[in-house]
Amino acid sequence: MTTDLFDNVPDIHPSQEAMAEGAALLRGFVGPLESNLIAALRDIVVEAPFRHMVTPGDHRMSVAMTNCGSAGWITDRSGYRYGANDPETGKPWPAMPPLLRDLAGRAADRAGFAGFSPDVCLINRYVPGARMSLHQDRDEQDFGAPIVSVSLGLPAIFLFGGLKRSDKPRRYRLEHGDIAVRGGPARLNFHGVAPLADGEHPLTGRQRINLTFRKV
Ligand code: MD6
Ligand code: FE
Repeated sequence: MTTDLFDNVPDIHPSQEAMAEGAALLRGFVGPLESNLIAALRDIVVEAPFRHMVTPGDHRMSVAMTNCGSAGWITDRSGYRYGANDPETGKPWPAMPPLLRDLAGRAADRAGFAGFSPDVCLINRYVPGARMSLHQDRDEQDFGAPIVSVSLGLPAIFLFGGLKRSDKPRRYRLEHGDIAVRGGPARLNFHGVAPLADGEHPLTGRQRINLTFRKV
């Protein structure tokens, strides 16, 4: 009897799921980089701590945010925008570690967007109960580039709608290590995150960290 050497090799390749034309879910794509990624984030938040920003409608966001890269996404009473400096410290946002930029580039590539080189990484921290209501990402100048979204820590229910606010969103459970890529015809789709369920994750504790990489 011949034995197939590969019969018992587990499938280490991440699985890919299409959410819409131009939108892919790469399950487990972060893989063994998880610890290096979290270590890099710890350094960033020392320089630019998480903070709860306020929307133009004077609503304090339940998600705490910071950024790294050549600019950062900010909201305050005067609106949403990208700025080169952290308004809390007046200093430039921390640089984007090559590890993060490369991971986002490889994920975009896998989803069919070759050559993606993000200049901004928006970092979001969700604690149990935190949520993000349905919205479009349209503060960037180049809608030709995708947005790459990395999930770490506690799982969340991602709400993925269509181009109209009234399109009923589908629900996807995003787990630690999953990457969602939204581009092409799905670049401006409405999306959000349902209130985070309580739990404990071995690497992040009682929180979910989401990284969104953008070409501003
Ligand atoms: C997520 N985040 O946390 C999805 N959009 O899985 C977003 O869609 C998002 O976190 C714009 C600004 C910040 C965000
Ligand atoms: Fe968004």
